[in-house]
Amino acid sequence: MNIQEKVETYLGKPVAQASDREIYDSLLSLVQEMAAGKEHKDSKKKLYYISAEFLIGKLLSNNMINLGIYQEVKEMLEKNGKDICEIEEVEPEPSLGNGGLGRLAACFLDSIATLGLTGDGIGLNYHLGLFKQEFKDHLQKETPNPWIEEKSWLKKTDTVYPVQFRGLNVNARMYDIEVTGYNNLTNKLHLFDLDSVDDSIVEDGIDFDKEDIEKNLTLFLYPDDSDEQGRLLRIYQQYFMVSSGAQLILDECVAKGSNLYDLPDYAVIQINDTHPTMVIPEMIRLLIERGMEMDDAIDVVSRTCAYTNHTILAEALEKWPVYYLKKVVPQLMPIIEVLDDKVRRKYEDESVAIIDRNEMVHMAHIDIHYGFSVNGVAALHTEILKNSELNNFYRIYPEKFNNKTNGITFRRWLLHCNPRLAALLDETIGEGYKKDATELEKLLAYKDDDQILNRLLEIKHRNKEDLCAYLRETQGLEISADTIFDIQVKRLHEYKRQQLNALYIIDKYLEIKAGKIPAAPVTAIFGAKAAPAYVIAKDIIHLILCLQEIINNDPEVNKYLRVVMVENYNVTKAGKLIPACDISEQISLASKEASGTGNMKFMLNGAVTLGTEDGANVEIHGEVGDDNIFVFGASSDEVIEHYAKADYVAKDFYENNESIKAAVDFITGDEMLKVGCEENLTRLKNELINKDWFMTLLDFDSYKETKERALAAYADRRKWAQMTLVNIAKAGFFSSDRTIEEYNRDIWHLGEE
Ligand code: 26W
Repeated sequence: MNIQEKVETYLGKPVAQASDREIYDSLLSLVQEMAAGKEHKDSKKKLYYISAEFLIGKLLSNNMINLGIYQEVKEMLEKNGKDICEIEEVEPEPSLGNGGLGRLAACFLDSIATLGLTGDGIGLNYHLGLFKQEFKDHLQKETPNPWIEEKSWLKKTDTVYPVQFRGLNVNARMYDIEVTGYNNLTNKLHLFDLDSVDDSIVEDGIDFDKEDIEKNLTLFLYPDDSDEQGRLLRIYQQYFMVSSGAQLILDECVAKGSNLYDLPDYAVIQINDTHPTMVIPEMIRLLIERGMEMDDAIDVVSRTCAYTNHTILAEALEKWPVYYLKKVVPQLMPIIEVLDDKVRRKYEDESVAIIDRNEMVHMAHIDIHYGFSVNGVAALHTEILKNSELNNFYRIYPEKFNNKTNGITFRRWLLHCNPRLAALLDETIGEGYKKDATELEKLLAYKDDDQILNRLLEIKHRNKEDLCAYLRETQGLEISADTIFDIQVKRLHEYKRQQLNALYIIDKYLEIKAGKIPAAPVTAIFGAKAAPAYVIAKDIIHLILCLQEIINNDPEVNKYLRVVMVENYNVTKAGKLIPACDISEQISLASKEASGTGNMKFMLNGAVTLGTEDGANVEIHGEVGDDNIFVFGASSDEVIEHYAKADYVAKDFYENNESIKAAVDFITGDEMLKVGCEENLTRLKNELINKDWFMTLLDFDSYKETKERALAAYADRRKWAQMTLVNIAKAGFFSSDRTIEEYNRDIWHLGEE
């Protein structure tokens, strides 16, 4: 049967006569059938990647690429007058993650399957994911984002585990999503859910009764944790995930012949940040329940669990009050007390205790003491963990610490999102790079080839035109592909400094108004969601939306500068924005961005980075060299010193730098107050002058100067194309296949038995 006949057996009618929805449904069935027919390797030892987030994005095209039928299906659809992009539109995007950490987990699953390793994901089946973002009156409004349809990638299973909370017993049901590898086996993503959860309790935006656990447990990802009920619900979610996950792991290992004392020969559990940390005491509890002595259980679990740290922001390192844990999962407290007691007996240092003097449980400390590996996610990040943030632990356990620089899957972030570039690569360097990303370096041979350089420029231009059309259709925005596309897309957070970019835009606006005309027109594009309770982050969105309104409607200015804030930035939109980018904004305050992975996606798609020496930017810089990146700002050492000495005073910069003062004052100036909300804008302005914890003003001058250089460099089209080429050629290191090989070589040791 050819592909059309196969699709038509599901459709029950000719493709040409079917609707997009019908075609989507039948392709979904076909892909599921093909994935089910693929090998599920079950080697003795298996990896369990446990994570509160899996930001998998839409799956249809990704799976078709991995199964090797994408091109055939696309052509077959074309022949029948259908467009694969329209079919893709039908699929809802599951938003089971905030950003980097969740998307990393999804890239890892792809690479694990591609490399033929045995490993499954374990997470939660949030019905409404993270919220959907809408803009109203230049403000972010949160609404639910339902994604589970009649026909979806989720397969309901009969696997059910009991989970006990104080005063409440529930059953966790497992749902599975097939994870296809590129030309290889498939693995599974197990998402646990509760049958009684009721989507109809959501009212007015994303509000719901936070105490009705049986109805709300898996409704949303990270329900608002600005109040106690929200925080308690997070503990319910976390325990629900780890208890069902731990039961699954033990069952699978026993079925394969483990006597539980040899558990580390059968399982390795990678704990993705601290959210799944309770898997450690829970696993110990379950082993004791199955007859093991406490000390043995602790030893077995400690040799099975490994921890990845994704942040240095102190406020993101989870600490739960003992009183919360007692309220929700009292059965874990005696175990956590023993874990703390053992640490206290061994080390006098209060800073490494698990339960501190304020009766707070430090989740990361459990991971570090009772896991066998601790890794950071970029070279600089790991160094900072070792030398400052976790130095007291590093001195106890130097052998546990290791670095695993993040990566991205090139299947989604090149083959799928940028088919034009992929075709050029196939033609010039062959297809080997699809399996061995370092082969991209072969492109360097074309660095002086005018024909290839022109084609790179042409591909970028066409991708930009596609983005213009998309933004016109979806948001009614008019932008031109003949401007420089300068893009910053990522979660909204002060440390990522979208506000620095916004201040630059204000400065530019004021210059144009004063008659200083820029050499080349620029379109500044943002995309970001702010956590619903993060007030200043929402104020920054408000600022950008007001700037969009003012600047785009000012005929004096909009010839040279436009601002775009993309609504509801998600994986799908990333796939459209990244291939169209000229300048990739990676401007976090040095030392604060653990790694970043967007920076890698942009590089791979031929954008040039404008960034601080932070996270993986440092390694990008190392790969491309000084000539193919624009680096600015204070170094991480300088920043760390400023914090240590507490000597950064934002107000001094505001008062002594005219451009800064003018830009900051503009936030509450007449033009802004005509379109914006005084309360929000004043709060943001005061924050910048009186606090500015992430040192925006410190780097303003250096940012401005460096950005001007980047914009000027764009004018030399040949040279710019060469920079683009070098970035693509040097991106191979950032393939998640490389990252996963390193995890396996140093931590998991799968397939070595
Ligand atoms: C308090 C709960 C909490 C805290 C932080 C929930 C979620 C988060 C973040 C969204 C975690 C996160 O996404 N971290 C990012 O992880 C990426 C993958 O390693 C890194 O590339 C980013 O630098 C890091 O910010």
